[in-house]
Amino acid sequence: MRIIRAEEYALQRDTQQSYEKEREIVQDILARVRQFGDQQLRSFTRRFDGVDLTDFRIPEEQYEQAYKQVSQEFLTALRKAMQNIRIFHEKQKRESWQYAQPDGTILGQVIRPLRRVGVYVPGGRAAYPSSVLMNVIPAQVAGVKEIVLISPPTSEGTLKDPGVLVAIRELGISEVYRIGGAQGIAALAYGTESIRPVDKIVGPGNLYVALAKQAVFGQVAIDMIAGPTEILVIADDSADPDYIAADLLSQAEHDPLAASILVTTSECLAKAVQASVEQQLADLPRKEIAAASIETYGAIVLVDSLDEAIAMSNRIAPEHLELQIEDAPSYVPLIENAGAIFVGPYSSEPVGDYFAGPNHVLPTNGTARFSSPLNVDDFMKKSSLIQYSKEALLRDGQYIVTLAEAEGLHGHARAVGIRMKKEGVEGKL
Ligand code: HSO
Ligand code: ZN
Repeated sequence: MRIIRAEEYALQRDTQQSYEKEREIVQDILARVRQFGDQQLRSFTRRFDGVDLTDFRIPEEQYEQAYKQVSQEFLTALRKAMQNIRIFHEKQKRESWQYAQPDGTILGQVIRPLRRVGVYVPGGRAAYPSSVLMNVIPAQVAGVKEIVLISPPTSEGTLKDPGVLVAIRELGISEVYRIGGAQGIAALAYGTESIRPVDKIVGPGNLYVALAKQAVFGQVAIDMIAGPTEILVIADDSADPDYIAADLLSQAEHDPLAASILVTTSECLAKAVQASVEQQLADLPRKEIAAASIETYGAIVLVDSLDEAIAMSNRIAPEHLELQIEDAPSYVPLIENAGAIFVGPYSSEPVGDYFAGPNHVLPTNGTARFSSPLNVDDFMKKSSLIQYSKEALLRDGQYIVTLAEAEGLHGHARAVGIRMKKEGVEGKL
């Protein structure tokens, strides 16, 4: 892992590729499923997943089988994590509100859950039970009545990871389809004979899934399009180099494109982390992925002060930020951009990935400058409430008429003026 000075650091990941060819393929898949429905879905599933399904629903035996395949320890841990995630997200729930003015006018916001949401669960390397929890629980807390889950089947027609099936059952989700890829996104967005369309699609997926989600945006809402994961650790002399190395590798093992960065004021710590990363890499089962990530996108950056470290972190806006510095909590107010802030030596990043309660679906690729972790609000929408009283309309009507006329919209002016006139207020109309 290279050690460099701040001036030399530039995270270069080509995330602005246009993917023209892939976009065309996706457009074709979307159009076909939209036109031919189930029959086309079945044929794409045969072609891409190697299985011919007459019924897309997951048969009950597959859940029973999955429970036999996972350990009791897994089930206990999953249930505890679910509980923590639920408690945390309950805190985010917002109620409708309104206020009355002395003239009797009532103004407010009606906050309601989305009616029907689709969650995509990938089938490949990132088929994580934890991500099922993170995507579903905020929707449940929001009060979404219909949560539909889709995931690509193996050639045996089941889901690859029994842990995912167990998580689905533990969450009480009953509408689950064995479909994936762009064809799955099309089914959720447009509906087919057997799958009714949803209002929003969330969840990670491969390039084709991401492009399909982008393409159906507008027809339905979508969550963010997540890029490769990132971790930035700010550390000083007081930090334990082995902890830092382990946390950097925890994200590096996700993806060769993951970026793990240490920013430190201590040259001594920098060298110790470098050595520890080498050493810990040696027996990591996913060392090839982790090593590729560390080699290409990993960096240990030396800075002169913690202020400089924080400025750099704020510029990068990392998905995960760890503060492994003395008196870490006192630096939190200085952090402007980060998906999640892990404070102090015991807040290792995987604590947030699995268990603490906050969501692990976080803004990547600098988007923490303007967006937030997946949360309950993502599954709710608001309607404005305007209940004007007669007294208020007769009083304020003149202003509305003036503004409407200034825009040349006499129909607007009349809609208000007509009421004023009937009530005997001499207006301009
Ligand atoms: N760190 C990943 C989420 C994850 N980690 C799932 C383990 N499983 C992106 O925040
Ligand atoms: Zn992770």
